[in-house]
Amino acid sequence: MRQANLKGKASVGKGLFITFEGGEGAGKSTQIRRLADRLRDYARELVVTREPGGTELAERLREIILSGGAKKFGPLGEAVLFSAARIDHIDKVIAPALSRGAVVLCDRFADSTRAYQGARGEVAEAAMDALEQAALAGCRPDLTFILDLAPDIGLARAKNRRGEGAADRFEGEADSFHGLLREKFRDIAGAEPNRCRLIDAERSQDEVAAAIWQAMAEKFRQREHEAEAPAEASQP
Ligand code: T5A
Repeated sequence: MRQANLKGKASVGKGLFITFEGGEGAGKSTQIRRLADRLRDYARELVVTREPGGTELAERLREIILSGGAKKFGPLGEAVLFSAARIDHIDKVIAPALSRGAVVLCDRFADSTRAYQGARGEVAEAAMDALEQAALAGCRPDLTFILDLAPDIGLARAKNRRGEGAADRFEGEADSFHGLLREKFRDIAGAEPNRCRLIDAERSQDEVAAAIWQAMAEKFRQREHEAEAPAEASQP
Protein backbone atom coordinates (compact mmCIF):
# COMPACT_ATOMS: atom_id res chain seq x y z
CA MET A 1 0.00 0.00 0.00
CA ARG A 2 1.18 3.55 -0.80
CA GLN A 3 2.57 5.54 2.11
CA ALA A 4 3.20 9.27 1.98
CA ASN A 5 6.92 9.97 2.16
CA LEU A 6 6.85 11.14 5.77
CA LYS A 7 10.22 10.19 7.20
CA GLY A 8 9.54 8.80 10.65
CA LYS A 9 7.21 10.16 13.28
CA ALA A 10 9.88 12.22 15.04
CA SER A 11 10.77 14.31 12.01
CA VAL A 12 7.16 14.58 10.84
CA GLY A 13 6.35 15.94 14.29
CA LYS A 14 8.55 18.97 13.56
CA GLY A 15 6.44 20.04 10.58
CA LEU A 16 2.99 21.51 10.92
CA PHE A 17 0.29 20.92 8.33
CA ILE A 18 -2.47 23.55 8.31
CA THR A 19 -5.38 23.58 5.88
CA PHE A 20 -8.01 26.20 5.09
CA GLU A 21 -11.49 25.18 4.03
CA GLY A 22 -14.88 26.72 3.38
CA GLY A 23 -17.37 27.58 0.67
CA GLU A 24 -16.87 29.97 -2.24
CA GLY A 25 -15.37 33.39 -1.46
CA ALA A 26 -14.95 32.55 2.23
CA GLY A 27 -11.67 34.50 2.46
CA LYS A 28 -9.19 31.62 2.58
CA SER A 29 -6.60 33.13 0.24
CA THR A 30 -6.79 36.44 2.10
CA GLN A 31 -6.26 34.78 5.47
CA ILE A 32 -3.50 32.48 4.23
CA ARG A 33 -1.58 35.54 2.99
CA ARG A 34 -2.00 37.26 6.34
CA LEU A 35 -1.06 34.19 8.37
CA ALA A 36 1.97 33.53 6.16
CA ASP A 37 3.20 37.10 6.75
CA ARG A 38 2.93 36.60 10.49
CA LEU A 39 4.41 33.11 10.53
CA ARG A 40 7.62 34.03 8.72
CA ASP A 41 9.15 35.08 12.06
CA TYR A 42 8.25 31.77 13.71
CA ALA A 43 8.64 29.01 11.13
CA ARG A 44 12.03 27.72 10.04
CA GLU A 45 10.45 27.11 6.61
CA LEU A 46 7.03 28.10 5.32
CA VAL A 47 5.33 26.45 2.35
CA VAL A 48 2.15 28.00 0.94
CA THR A 49 0.26 25.85 -1.51
CA ARG A 50 -3.23 25.11 -2.81
CA GLU A 51 -5.59 22.45 -4.07
CA PRO A 52 -6.39 21.46 -6.63
CA GLY A 53 -2.86 22.26 -7.68
CA GLY A 54 0.56 22.67 -6.12
CA THR A 55 2.40 20.58 -8.74
CA GLU A 56 2.57 20.83 -12.51
CA LEU A 57 0.42 17.74 -13.00
CA ALA A 58 -2.11 18.76 -10.36
CA GLU A 59 -2.37 22.27 -11.89
CA ARG A 60 -3.21 20.62 -15.22
CA LEU A 61 -5.95 18.60 -13.55
CA ARG A 62 -7.15 21.84 -11.89
CA GLU A 63 -7.66 23.44 -15.29
CA ILE A 64 -9.66 20.48 -16.56
CA ILE A 65 -11.87 20.21 -13.47
CA LEU A 66 -12.55 23.91 -12.86
CA SER A 67 -13.34 24.55 -16.52
CA GLY A 68 -16.13 21.98 -16.12
CA GLY A 69 -14.32 19.49 -18.38
CA ALA A 70 -14.81 16.63 -15.93
CA LYS A 71 -18.37 17.41 -14.83
CA LYS A 72 -19.74 14.55 -16.92
CA PHE A 73 -17.80 12.08 -14.77
CA GLY A 74 -20.19 12.95 -11.93
CA PRO A 75 -19.22 13.56 -8.29
CA LEU A 76 -17.42 10.24 -7.81
CA GLY A 77 -15.37 10.75 -10.98
CA GLU A 78 -14.50 14.31 -9.94
CA ALA A 79 -13.60 13.07 -6.44
CA VAL A 80 -11.22 10.56 -8.04
CA LEU A 81 -9.59 13.34 -10.11
CA PHE A 82 -9.20 15.66 -7.10
CA SER A 83 -7.67 12.72 -5.24
CA ALA A 84 -5.26 11.97 -8.08
CA ALA A 85 -4.10 15.59 -8.01
CA ARG A 86 -3.80 15.33 -4.20
CA ILE A 87 -1.60 12.22 -4.38
CA ASP A 88 0.91 14.06 -6.59
CA HIS A 89 0.73 17.14 -4.36
CA ILE A 90 1.32 15.15 -1.17
CA ASP A 91 4.14 13.06 -2.60
CA LYS A 92 6.01 15.91 -4.27
CA VAL A 93 5.33 18.91 -2.05
CA ILE A 94 3.50 18.39 1.26
CA ALA A 95 5.11 15.25 2.68
CA PRO A 96 8.70 16.28 1.84
CA ALA A 97 8.10 19.73 3.36
CA LEU A 98 6.68 18.26 6.58
CA SER A 99 9.61 15.88 6.78
CA ARG A 100 11.95 18.89 6.60
CA GLY A 101 10.06 20.46 9.51
CA ALA A 102 8.24 23.13 7.47
CA VAL A 103 4.95 24.77 8.29
CA VAL A 104 2.66 24.01 5.33
CA LEU A 105 -0.36 26.23 4.66
CA CYS A 106 -2.68 24.65 2.13
CA ASP A 107 -5.69 26.36 0.52
CA ARG A 108 -8.21 23.48 0.49
CA PHE A 109 -7.47 19.79 1.01
CA ALA A 110 -9.39 16.55 1.54
CA ASP A 111 -12.30 18.17 3.43
CA SER A 112 -13.17 20.00 0.20
CA THR A 113 -13.65 16.67 -1.56
CA ARG A 114 -15.88 15.44 1.26
CA ALA A 115 -17.90 18.65 1.21
CA TYR A 116 -18.11 19.50 -2.50
CA GLN A 117 -18.25 16.04 -4.06
CA GLY A 118 -20.22 14.70 -1.10
CA ALA A 119 -22.65 17.63 -0.75
CA ARG A 120 -25.58 15.98 -2.50
CA GLY A 121 -24.98 12.55 -0.98
CA GLU A 122 -24.31 10.97 -4.39
CA VAL A 123 -21.01 9.37 -3.33
CA ALA A 124 -21.26 6.59 -0.71
CA GLU A 125 -19.48 7.46 2.55
CA ALA A 126 -17.54 4.19 2.33
CA ALA A 127 -16.23 5.12 -1.12
CA MET A 128 -15.26 8.58 0.12
CA ASP A 129 -13.49 7.08 3.16
CA ALA A 130 -11.57 4.58 1.02
CA LEU A 131 -10.55 7.23 -1.50
CA GLU A 132 -9.38 9.60 1.23
CA GLN A 133 -7.42 6.92 3.05
CA ALA A 134 -5.66 5.80 -0.12
CA ALA A 135 -4.89 9.36 -1.29
CA LEU A 136 -3.70 10.75 2.03
CA ALA A 137 -1.65 7.72 3.07
CA GLY A 138 -1.48 9.09 6.60
CA CYS A 139 -0.74 12.70 5.60
CA ARG A 140 -3.48 14.41 7.61
CA PRO A 141 -3.66 18.07 8.66
CA ASP A 142 -2.68 19.01 12.22
CA LEU A 143 -5.08 21.94 12.15
CA THR A 144 -7.89 22.95 9.80
CA PHE A 145 -9.59 26.33 9.69
CA ILE A 146 -13.10 26.08 8.31
CA LEU A 147 -14.19 29.57 7.31
CA ASP A 148 -17.94 29.64 7.81
CA LEU A 149 -20.27 32.22 6.28
CA ALA A 150 -23.67 32.47 4.62
CA PRO A 151 -23.28 31.26 1.01
CA ASP A 152 -24.84 34.40 -0.47
CA ILE A 153 -22.20 36.55 1.24
CA GLY A 154 -19.35 34.34 0.02
CA LEU A 155 -20.73 34.17 -3.53
CA ALA A 156 -21.16 37.95 -3.62
CA ARG A 157 -17.54 38.39 -2.50
CA ALA A 158 -16.32 35.91 -5.13
CA LYS A 159 -18.40 37.62 -7.83
CA ASN A 160 -17.13 41.01 -6.80
CA ARG A 161 -13.54 39.81 -6.97
CA ARG A 162 -13.79 38.19 -10.41
CA GLY A 163 -15.60 41.18 -11.96
CA GLU A 164 -16.75 40.42 -15.50
CA GLY A 165 -15.14 36.94 -15.58
CA ALA A 166 -17.32 33.81 -15.74
CA ALA A 167 -18.17 31.74 -12.64
CA ASP A 168 -16.14 28.51 -12.47
CA ARG A 169 -17.44 24.93 -12.24
CA PHE A 170 -18.56 25.06 -8.59
CA GLU A 171 -19.29 28.75 -8.10
CA GLY A 172 -21.93 28.33 -10.81
CA GLU A 173 -23.80 25.59 -8.91
CA ALA A 174 -27.35 26.19 -7.61
CA ASP A 175 -27.96 28.05 -4.33
CA SER A 176 -29.20 24.79 -2.75
CA PHE A 177 -25.77 23.21 -3.42
CA HIS A 178 -23.98 26.03 -1.60
CA GLY A 179 -26.34 25.63 1.37
CA LEU A 180 -25.59 21.88 1.55
CA LEU A 181 -21.88 22.67 1.26
CA ARG A 182 -21.98 24.89 4.32
CA GLU A 183 -23.74 22.13 6.29
CA LYS A 184 -21.14 19.58 5.20
CA PHE A 185 -18.26 21.77 6.35
CA ARG A 186 -20.01 22.37 9.66
CA ASP A 187 -20.53 18.62 10.09
CA ILE A 188 -16.83 18.02 9.45
CA ALA A 189 -15.90 20.65 12.06
CA GLY A 190 -18.30 19.06 14.56
CA ALA A 191 -17.01 15.56 13.93
CA GLU A 192 -13.33 16.47 14.41
CA PRO A 193 -13.14 19.23 17.03
CA ASN A 194 -9.49 18.53 17.85
CA ARG A 195 -8.38 19.18 14.30
CA CYS A 196 -10.94 21.70 13.06
CA ARG A 197 -11.67 25.27 14.12
CA LEU A 198 -14.90 26.73 12.79
CA ILE A 199 -14.23 30.42 12.16
CA ASP A 200 -17.01 32.98 11.71
CA ALA A 201 -15.88 34.45 8.37
CA GLU A 202 -18.64 37.06 8.08
CA ARG A 203 -16.58 39.36 10.33
CA SER A 204 -13.98 41.84 9.12
CA GLN A 205 -10.67 40.55 7.76
CA ASP A 206 -8.90 41.78 10.91
CA GLU A 207 -11.30 39.94 13.21
CA VAL A 208 -11.02 36.71 11.23
CA ALA A 209 -7.22 37.00 11.24
CA ALA A 210 -7.22 37.52 15.02
CA ALA A 211 -9.34 34.38 15.57
CA ILE A 212 -6.99 32.37 13.36
CA TRP A 213 -3.91 33.70 15.11
CA GLN A 214 -5.36 32.81 18.51
CA ALA A 215 -5.89 29.20 17.38
CA MET A 216 -2.37 29.13 15.93
CA ALA A 217 -0.89 30.32 19.22
CA GLU A 218 -2.77 27.54 21.04
CA LYS A 219 -1.41 25.00 18.55
CA PHE A 220 2.16 26.22 19.07
CA ARG A 221 1.71 25.99 22.87
CA GLN A 222 0.33 22.46 22.51
CA ARG A 223 3.31 21.51 20.32
CA GLU A 224 5.77 22.92 22.87
CA HIS A 225 4.03 21.03 25.65
CA GLU A 226 4.18 17.78 23.67
CA ALA A 227 7.88 18.31 22.94
CA GLU A 228 8.59 18.89 26.64
CA ALA A 229 6.45 16.00 27.89
CA PRO A 230 9.00 13.16 27.47
CA ALA A 231 11.68 15.23 29.23
CA GLU A 232 9.31 15.97 32.12
CA ALA A 233 8.33 12.31 32.32
CA SER A 234 11.98 11.26 32.61
CA GLN A 235 12.65 13.66 35.53
CA PRO A 236 13.27 11.84 38.84
N1 T5A B 1 -12.88 21.81 -5.03
C1 T5A B 1 -11.59 21.83 -4.55
C2 T5A B 1 -13.65 20.65 -4.98
O1 T5A B 1 -14.79 20.64 -5.45
N2 T5A B 1 -13.10 19.51 -4.42
C3 T5A B 1 -11.82 19.47 -3.92
O2 T5A B 1 -11.37 18.41 -3.46
C4 T5A B 1 -11.03 20.69 -3.99
C5 T5A B 1 -9.64 20.69 -3.47
C6 T5A B 1 -11.29 25.64 -6.29
C7 T5A B 1 -12.61 25.00 -6.52
O3 T5A B 1 -12.50 23.58 -6.50
C8 T5A B 1 -13.43 23.02 -5.63
C9 T5A B 1 -13.76 24.12 -4.64
C10 T5A B 1 -13.63 25.39 -5.46
O4 T5A B 1 -14.87 25.64 -6.09
P1 T5A B 1 -10.47 28.15 -6.38
O5 T5A B 1 -10.37 28.99 -7.59
O6 T5A B 1 -9.22 27.66 -5.76
O7 T5A B 1 -11.43 26.95 -6.70
O8 T5A B 1 -11.35 29.00 -5.43
P2 T5A B 1 -11.77 28.86 -3.93
O9 T5A B 1 -10.91 27.88 -3.23
O10 T5A B 1 -13.24 28.62 -3.88
O11 T5A B 1 -11.46 30.23 -3.32
P3 T5A B 1 -12.05 31.57 -3.71
O12 T5A B 1 -11.02 32.15 -4.61
O13 T5A B 1 -13.43 31.52 -4.20
O14 T5A B 1 -12.18 32.33 -2.37
P4 T5A B 1 -11.28 32.47 -1.11
O15 T5A B 1 -9.85 32.22 -1.35
O16 T5A B 1 -11.92 31.72 -0.03
O17 T5A B 1 -11.52 34.03 -0.82
P5 T5A B 1 -10.57 35.29 -1.05
O18 T5A B 1 -9.65 35.42 0.07
O19 T5A B 1 -10.05 35.33 -2.42
O20 T5A B 1 -11.68 36.43 -0.86
C11 T5A B 1 -12.68 36.63 -1.81
C12 T5A B 1 -13.00 38.16 -1.85
O21 T5A B 1 -13.56 38.55 -0.62
C13 T5A B 1 -12.75 39.55 0.00
C14 T5A B 1 -11.40 39.49 -0.66
O22 T5A B 1 -10.75 40.73 -0.64
C15 T5A B 1 -11.76 39.02 -2.06
O23 T5A B 1 -12.10 40.10 -2.87
N3 T5A B 1 -12.74 39.25 1.42
C16 T5A B 1 -13.52 39.85 2.33
N4 T5A B 1 -14.45 40.81 2.23
C17 T5A B 1 -15.08 41.19 3.37
N5 T5A B 1 -14.81 40.66 4.60
C18 T5A B 1 -13.89 39.70 4.75
N6 T5A B 1 -13.65 39.17 5.95
C19 T5A B 1 -13.20 39.24 3.57
N7 T5A B 1 -12.24 38.31 3.36
C20 T5A B 1 -11.98 38.32 2.05
